[in-house]
Amino acid sequence: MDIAALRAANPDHWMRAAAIRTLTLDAVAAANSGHSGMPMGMADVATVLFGQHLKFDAANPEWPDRDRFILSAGHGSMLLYSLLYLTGYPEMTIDQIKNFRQWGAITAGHPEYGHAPGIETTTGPLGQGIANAVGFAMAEEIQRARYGAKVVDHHTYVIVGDGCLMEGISQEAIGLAGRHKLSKLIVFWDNNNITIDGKVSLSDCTDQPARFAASGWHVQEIDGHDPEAIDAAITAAKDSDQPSMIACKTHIALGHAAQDTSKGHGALTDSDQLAAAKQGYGWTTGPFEIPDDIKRWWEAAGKRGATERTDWDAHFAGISERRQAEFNRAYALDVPKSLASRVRALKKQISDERPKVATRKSSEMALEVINPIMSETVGGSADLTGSNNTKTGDLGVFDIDNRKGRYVYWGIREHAMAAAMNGMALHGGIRPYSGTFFCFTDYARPAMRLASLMKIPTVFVMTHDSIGVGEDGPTHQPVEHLAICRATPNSYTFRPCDTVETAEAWELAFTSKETPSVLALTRQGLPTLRTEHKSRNLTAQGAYVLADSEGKRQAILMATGSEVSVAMEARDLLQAERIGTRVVSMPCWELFEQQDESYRRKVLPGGAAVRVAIEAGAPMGWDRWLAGERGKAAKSAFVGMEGFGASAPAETLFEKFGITAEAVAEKVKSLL
Ligand SMILES: Cc1ncc(C[n+]2csc(CCOP(=O)(O)OP(=O)(O)O)c2C)c(N)n1
Ligand SMILES: [Mg+2]
Repeated sequence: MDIAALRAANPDHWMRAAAIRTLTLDAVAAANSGHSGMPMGMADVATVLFGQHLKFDAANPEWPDRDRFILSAGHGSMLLYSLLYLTGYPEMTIDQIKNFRQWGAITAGHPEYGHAPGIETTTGPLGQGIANAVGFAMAEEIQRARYGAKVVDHHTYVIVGDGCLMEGISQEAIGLAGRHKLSKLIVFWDNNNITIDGKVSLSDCTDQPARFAASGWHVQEIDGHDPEAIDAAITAAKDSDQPSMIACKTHIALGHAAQDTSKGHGALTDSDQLAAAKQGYGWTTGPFEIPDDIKRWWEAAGKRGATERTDWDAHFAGISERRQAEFNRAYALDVPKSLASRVRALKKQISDERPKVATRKSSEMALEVINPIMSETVGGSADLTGSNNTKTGDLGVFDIDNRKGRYVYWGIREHAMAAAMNGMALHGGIRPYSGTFFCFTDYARPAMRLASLMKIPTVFVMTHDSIGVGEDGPTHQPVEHLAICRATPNSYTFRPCDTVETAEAWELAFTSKETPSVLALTRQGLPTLRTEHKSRNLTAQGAYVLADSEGKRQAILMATGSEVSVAMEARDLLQAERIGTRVVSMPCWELFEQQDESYRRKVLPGGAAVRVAIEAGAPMGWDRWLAGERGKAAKSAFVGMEGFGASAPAETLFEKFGITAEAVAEKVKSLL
């Protein structure tokens, strides 16, 4: 690559882009870790995008109608941090750049949502960003249809690398975007032909432009170092009525000795090579120093959208107060005042009528009550609508000619569904929930984990939550999944035992602002156990005494979901033999853990009573509750799954795996 020729062709542009390259080199060298090559390769694209196209106002980074920029190739975090610093985002100071990757700095190794405005999502796990972006673009379409283009009209720009496009999730995302003609989604592919192990050809020969085109995308191929070509491509992409992919032929670590090699992917720290690269750029200022004229140009770019933003404010102030309030409420993740009373009324009705239904059906009953009053909810399923029971009557289907539709047919794409739901939540104004089988949590898990890390309240509706699945067999019967969900920090794993608990779980999931929720729901019918109406949300305490012992307490049965009714039957058997038995329903361990110790001890008191936990899942995690508050072991046992399930009718499976009232009663007696 002839750097001198590039410089000479566009001297002003060159130096602006060189600011990104040198900040990256300096920050990575100071940290002695990081990824230099990607920001150096994509600096030209980023300069044209932020300098000429991106609609943003650095002083007001939360402006709802800003364009979103997503760095799916999150290892190139210095590209984003450089852009935020150069354009004048107040929180991204030069000290933050100097402290790249250090304790307490907002400039983490990979961009982390919540660390600083301008970081729209957490990326680093490759492929997540492009799937998030599909959700951002869908959220924009839904919001624009609802509020009009004067309130919502923005683009979602994404940079992906070779790695993002190799990850399977990218195909799921590309397919969705093409099908839904998400024309405001524009993806730049950093086509540098390099990954960590070497050339892309080591492991891939995909014709990427053809692949995107085959999924319904508008595709262009350009020289990623030619600012005029980049500008023209972005303009054409904006004009297209399809999502756009711009393949940008680039050189990783441009102008450095490691250019075009996999060595250029990582941390370039050799001081001589660094000095030589800067000299080649014509860069003469010291480390972290940006010449005034260049910094001024960048700051002007950061203010380019200020007028448009004030115009937007003025327009927004002119729409009806009701619409403003609705828009702002959804963005603030506040629930309507009527939510609590609606849920209460449903609970009362259920406690009176006592239906026997599967909790997936209970979930639908709750959503039928909630969706009409929460216009921000958007539901969906990964091709299991009739099984997940996520579609309620009033939603409408999101489609090209019905952007107001609030139900998404995600297709068989659990991973992108979860990541796009995260994107919707991050975009703002939308509360996404969608379903698949609990067993396929595995297919969605990387995105579920990021929801927890990002502190966003995405809701994952996971039905068919145990061997209760029956004949479909062990491939479809989750066993270890509750343990995995519960092991994830900052997530609520709800496993409600009946319709009342399910309604309570939904209320909690939709009031949560910073914690995602998993609702593990049954395929099989369950009796109503909460037959006495309590207006208070008992699930909010995580666990509570559902039925207390009569006479001296000799046993405590702990259970969740479908096994709470097993525990109740076992209690009947034991009480008939005058063995005082308490049943504790534990729909959400995480919330129970958050209660103070005195409440926990009230529910699960120490002493001589034996403890038996019943759950049709793996035992992992139950030790915490079997042992007692201060680790003092009561006599205890676990009744549940020790291995995989099998293909047979559900009743037979519970029988064969020993998860029955009789087995529980016997277990208690053997411990006494
Ligand atoms: C899911 C996932 N797998 C592996 C990695 C580790 N990783 C980080 S960057 C990278 C190579 C990516 O290649 P490319 O996207 O072409 O980036 P470039 O080398 O061009 O900067 C890998 C394997 C990761 N971050 N995420
Ligand atoms: Mg690459």
